[in-house]
Amino acid sequence: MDGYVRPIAQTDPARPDGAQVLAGGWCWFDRVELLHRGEPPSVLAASELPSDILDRLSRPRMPLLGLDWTRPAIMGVLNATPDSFSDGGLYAAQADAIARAREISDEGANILDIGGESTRPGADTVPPEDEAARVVPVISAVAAFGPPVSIDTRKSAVAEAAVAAGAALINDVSGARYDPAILDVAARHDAPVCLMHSPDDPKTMQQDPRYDDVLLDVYDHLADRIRLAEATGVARHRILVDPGIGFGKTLAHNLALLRRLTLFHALGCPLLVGLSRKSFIGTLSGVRRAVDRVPGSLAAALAAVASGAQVLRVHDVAATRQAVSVMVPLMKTGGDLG
Ligand code: HH2
Repeated sequence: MDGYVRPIAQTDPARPDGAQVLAGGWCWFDRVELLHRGEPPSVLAASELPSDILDRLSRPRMPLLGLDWTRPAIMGVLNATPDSFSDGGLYAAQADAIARAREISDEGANILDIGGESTRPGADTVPPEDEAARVVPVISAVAAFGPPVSIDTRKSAVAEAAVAAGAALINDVSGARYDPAILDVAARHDAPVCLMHSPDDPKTMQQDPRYDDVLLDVYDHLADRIRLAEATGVARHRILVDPGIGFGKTLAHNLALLRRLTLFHALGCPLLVGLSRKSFIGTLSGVRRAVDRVPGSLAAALAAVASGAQVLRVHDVAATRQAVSVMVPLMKTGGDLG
């Protein structure tokens, strides 16, 4: 089929006969938006889609990390860095990082994302030995008591050390462009990988980012990265995708991606989004300090849930857990959600 197919996600209890469940989750759709570069979008009945496309949109995603994707999962952020944009320096000491990991686990995170290098705009690259030294002891400690650990890194050497210490997921904000050998690490250890869109190095990514069509460019980019990962030996059902909100994107770019987020379900992989405390929330709400952006972060997180996003990467786990636990029963359609 020509063009890009975006399911129009719904959560209303009045679900028409023949409606499809979106990715085996909590949304349904009976219409899709057809998108073509340089042309106005059109709307089509889902029943008119070829069966392979319909199957890719509706098929339940394979369970990973003990998660079956029938409700939104929360990935709690733990930055063992001196300079992250919203919590830099708070958990740079090992004991503080481990205590924070315990706190996030108790608050109900389904995954703990541990990073040792800030990727905020303008950040400098950290040598792999230093990055590994920041995260490995924390991962070893957390793997013993916490939920599955994700290593937030762009470097194959750090991913290798993190997996050896017990990390179960590799989260690469460069989508394996910075160090493609990271895919060999994932393939060799059979570790699932999250491929995020980022156009350039963090150092320069916010300097006048441009796209022909941000939504379709990011989609094509992720489709390419999935092909490379598969060619390296990472099975498609072990890949998560992420449009990379705030990475090389203006406010207009971020909004275009979030308003049509459901397009990314057409890649056939669980969808992860990182919105928490990001600068677009500050711009929209006029809130300058990242730590004060929790209400805006929750609004954005719930909008992503209504688009069927399977994983929310957040700093404020307890608040997000509470918001999601109210949202899920409100979206429940006909007893098919746990
Ligand atoms: N955002 C950040 C870092 N890692 N990973 C994924 N998959 N998606 C994201 O949106 C994402 C990410 C940036 O946030 P944070 O870790 O809090 O800050 P910093 O990069 O400054 O450490």
